[in-house]
Amino acid sequence: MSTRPIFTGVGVILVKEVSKHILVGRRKGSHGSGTFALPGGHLEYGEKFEECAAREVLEETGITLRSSDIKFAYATTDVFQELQKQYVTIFMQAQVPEETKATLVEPEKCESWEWVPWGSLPSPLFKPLQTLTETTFSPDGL
Ligand code: 8DG
Ligand code: MG
Ligand code: MG
Repeated sequence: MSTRPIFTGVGVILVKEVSKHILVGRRKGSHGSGTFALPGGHLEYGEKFEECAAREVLEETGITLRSSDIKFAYATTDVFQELQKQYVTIFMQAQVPEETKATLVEPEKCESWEWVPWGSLPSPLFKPLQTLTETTFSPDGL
């Protein structure tokens, strides 16, 4: 068995309460460049999943979430061959008001944010999100 470390990513499914549209952005400047991903990033030392989800969403979109409104959704695991790294992705979900606006806080890492229906996500998808769509999972309330 390999003793290589396995990394933890958190992806956040933000669902608008009426339209049920989900926030995705096209990655740029790093692995998965050109693919559509959820807001998210690495779990930091000592962080709870809810805290990581709230931090990454605020850092990347300017949207403030309460930790208590963020729920565990699903988990996947993926090997990024180009990085020679395996990730466990923890998907978290939060409902947001219909009028919520996402700001492009990190334009060097993301082309734009778009709200899209879960059933018609754009392609290509970032690998963990692609894996998620190949499971039986669908976001709560959809
Ligand atoms: P950080 O390194 O500052 O924590 O994060 P970042 O700058 O926001 O990096 P990122 O590339 O968005 O995310 C870091 C890693 O998290 C990425 O290499 C792979 C992993 N990751 C998953 N699943 C997901 C996901 O659904 N969305 C995002 N954005 N990252 C994810 O494993
Ligand atoms: Mg980030
Ligand atoms: Mg990120």
